[in-house]
Amino acid sequence: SVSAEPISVDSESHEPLPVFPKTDDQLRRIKASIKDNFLFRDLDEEQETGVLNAMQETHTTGGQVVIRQGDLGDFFYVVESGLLHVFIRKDPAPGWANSSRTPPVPAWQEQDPSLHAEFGKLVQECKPGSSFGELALMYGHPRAATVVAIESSTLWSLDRITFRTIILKAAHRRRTMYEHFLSTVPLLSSLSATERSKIADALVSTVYRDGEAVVRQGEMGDTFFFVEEGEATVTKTHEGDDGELVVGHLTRGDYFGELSLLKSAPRAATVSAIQRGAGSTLPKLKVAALDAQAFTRLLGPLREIMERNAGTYGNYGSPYSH
Ligand code: 1OR
Repeated sequence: SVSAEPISVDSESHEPLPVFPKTDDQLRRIKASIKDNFLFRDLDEEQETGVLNAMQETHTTGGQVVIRQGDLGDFFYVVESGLLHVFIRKDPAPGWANSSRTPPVPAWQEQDPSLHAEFGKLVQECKPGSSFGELALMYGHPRAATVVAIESSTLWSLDRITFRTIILKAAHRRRTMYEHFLSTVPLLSSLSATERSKIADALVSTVYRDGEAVVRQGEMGDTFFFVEEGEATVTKTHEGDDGELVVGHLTRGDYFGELSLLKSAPRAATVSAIQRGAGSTLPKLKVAALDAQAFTRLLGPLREIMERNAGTYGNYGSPYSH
């Protein structure tokens, strides 16, 4: 569901958003359920309070249809407990109904042929901590799939207006902020705005304390980074030497961590947040990270450029020489 399709954010309502009072226990359970959810990642405190207020606890029994493909979208759901299955039915091709051949059913769908027959192909499972039902609310399309609780489940539902007013707006602001940053990164200058948008959606930022290491020489790594704010030093220890040699300096718009991913090799150097002098106005080091999967999918086309750039790291004393 992570896509760079344009999201239209409207100021559709000036009415107050719904407030359903909650116990401390309910608030704790919602917070635990949204903790690792990408859609809630960039809410500030006020936005989070608005979302928590508007959520409603919902219980389903096993077999209950929560969303039906083709319907209009009204709610978005977060799963606290239980298990749901997502099915998609393609409209049968013309003449299909008259054909005597039945399409083969994959072994893993044989367990519940009745759900398969009614709702189509099983495409996804929704476990605790996941969410579903966002697409219709984001894009104004009919529901793209049918979602069935296959066990009794506890869900938190969020109405369309609150979803659009708070979550979509925050997602939009986050995307715009990263798009702006990425448009200044030299490595990405050959990409289209849409390609940069996809990268924007996949980034996760972290701020580091002075001196703190982001990656350490010798460790295996599966993350790629852009420097968003502040500065970093690249250091390397050579066999036989004691002490570290400073071999590089990274500033806003630079990237690092690509070599481990390109070569499946351990980190060739340590990259850490610079020690800022007293009275320095430089912000703390902030990096935006891409995981290995996103790196391969989104930056794969830039592999040659990165390999070429790595050649200019230099030889002796280079962060990446062996
Ligand atoms: P919705 O509002 O359209 C159905 O209501 C929800 O099912 C949908 O939002 C998503 O949250 C969820 N394709 C479409 N919808 C999916 C998919 C999906 N998986 C979960 N949903 N997949 C594409 C299959 C070709 C599966 C992706 C792994």
